[in-house]
Amino acid sequence: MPGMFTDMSEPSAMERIKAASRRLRGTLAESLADPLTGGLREPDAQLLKFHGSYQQDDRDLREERRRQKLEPAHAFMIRTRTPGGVVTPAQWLHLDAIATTYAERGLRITTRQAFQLHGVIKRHLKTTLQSINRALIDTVAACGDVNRNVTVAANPWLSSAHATVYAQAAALSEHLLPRSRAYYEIWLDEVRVAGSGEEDEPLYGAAYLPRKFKIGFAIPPLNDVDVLAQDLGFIAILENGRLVGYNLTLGGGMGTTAGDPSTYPRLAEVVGFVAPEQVTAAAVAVITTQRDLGDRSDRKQARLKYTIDRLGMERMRREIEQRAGFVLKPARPYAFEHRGDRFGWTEGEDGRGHLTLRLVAGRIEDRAGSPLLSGLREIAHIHQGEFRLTPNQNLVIANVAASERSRMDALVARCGLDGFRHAGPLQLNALACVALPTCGLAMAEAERYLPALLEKIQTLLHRHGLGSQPVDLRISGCPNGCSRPYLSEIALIGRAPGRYNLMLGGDHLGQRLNSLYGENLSENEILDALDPLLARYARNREPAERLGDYLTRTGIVKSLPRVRAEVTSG
Ligand code: SRM
Ligand code: SF4
Repeated sequence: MPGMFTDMSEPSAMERIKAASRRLRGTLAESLADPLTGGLREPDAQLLKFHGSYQQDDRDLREERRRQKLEPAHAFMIRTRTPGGVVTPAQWLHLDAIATTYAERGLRITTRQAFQLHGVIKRHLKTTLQSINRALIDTVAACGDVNRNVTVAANPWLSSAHATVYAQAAALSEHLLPRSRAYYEIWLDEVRVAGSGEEDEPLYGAAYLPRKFKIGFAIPPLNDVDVLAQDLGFIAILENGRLVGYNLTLGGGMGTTAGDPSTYPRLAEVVGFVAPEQVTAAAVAVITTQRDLGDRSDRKQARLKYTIDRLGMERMRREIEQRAGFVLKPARPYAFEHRGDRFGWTEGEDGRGHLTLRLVAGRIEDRAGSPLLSGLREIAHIHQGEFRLTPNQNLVIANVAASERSRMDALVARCGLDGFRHAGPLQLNALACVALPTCGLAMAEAERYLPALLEKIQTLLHRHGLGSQPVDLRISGCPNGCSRPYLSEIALIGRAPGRYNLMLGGDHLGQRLNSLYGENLSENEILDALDPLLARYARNREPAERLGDYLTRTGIVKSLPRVRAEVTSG
């Protein structure tokens, strides 16, 4: 069977769980039915990820519950599979109702164009998943050791080729789904048929992939998907506005483990060109190569980036070409010019408008003076086009008729979604991962800290006359890098409560990794470190030179090899 253990080393515990799971079923149904605990049995908690959900517990309450000898306050995070982040107004309203009924903290837009719901209790998990499916959205393979949500350049205004690329990405997402019926049986009560639990998984095999796998489609000049952070990337090549194919990129990834120098963020490399009709075969060839040659004994070494560095890119290319049945052609020229979202109205070739709104850290909830969730509900009630989630955690109200624009503007202003009109570029482009209180891996705050942090950095920028200067800042609550911080000009990586590693010198296009500038710093230490750097930058930069480029050119932070980054030390 493909994908079973191919090397001689002992498979990891997760490999054994997957292989014994009867195609991702395990004892999930029994675990769910157990009324004595709010959690799942450990192997089932692992298998649940393949169904698009994580078992978590409220970290704000963890200590208190431990003191009271109570089990953790278990609750579940649910993530949708929404390739390219496209949903209809009806789907939006449905998700809003589900979030309001069963979840906490509203809806959350992720850095991969999906929705997350947090705080769903075990008793409501099945009903919630059923309800999501009724909206014709599913959560299959949104997490787990499979291909995840496929990201696609979000702004439909950019080119008429956008629809073609989006359709290709959505079809690829569908093609790469697991064949197991486990999801439908466990959550949607599909009747088991003979052979249930033994379905053929021609792509993944019985043990699925060694680790998560991510695909992104970029459409130059925009690199909003951070294509070089993806395991497998497709950079659309357009000629006279028509899609002629894609440059293929391999081996990107952000995650590192604190204190483990064998882990590192890595930029993907452009390895060749494929025609549109070769995309599926190329993706299958890359995925099956990783399935068969990836490390199944050490999960910290199991991502494609490590497989490539272990085997060498030439060997990878040979494997991929052999499996795909064609040779990769030489890569074509392309250039990225920006990766941030273009806020406000943009106009398509057909005259229809697209309104991009800023959502700080992707969170959509009702707060005093800022009723975002109910405001977007009102918008969804009248909107005739679609919504598009961006990989920068923002939202596009897409395909609005010219006659509807002023009504939309008024609604947006009424619910406080017009903040983008007054905010500076630092505020508009910053990203933060979820972190506390839900993320089990968080070492420090990120999403909840972002607004306060931005205010302080903005004050610093003003002090040096840089108030309107674009500067990219990203913060992650731990070194796993869910906000793709290693590709930012300034990044904070959580190490302990209130303590961060300060990374500097990435570029603003997602093409250069940053490097470690200061370790384990408090907020004051971070501001003290940035203050003199911003002063020098303000005085000495070249015209239009970006902060990350200045810091690298002047050697203030060292320029890293193009592909592999220095490890953030533990
Ligand atoms: Fe992530 C694990 C949230 C995008 C790298 N990520 C997690 C978990 C599930 C924590 C866990 O394993 O227990 C987080 C759930 C937090 C919560 O409470 O919701 C989590 N990751 C997120 C999201 C929601 C961040 C956000 O603020 O938007 C993003 C969801 C994306 C989606 O819709 O599918 C998210 N994660 C990313 C990205 C960015 C990307 O893919 O473009 C990365 C870096 C790229 C990469 O994969 O290398 C990323 N997440 C990780 C890693 C490190 C993987 C590695 O190779 O080491 C982990 C930890 C792990 O897998 O062991 C992780
Ligand atoms: Fe959690 Fe770390 Fe990802 Fe932030 S970067 S969501 S803290 S795993």
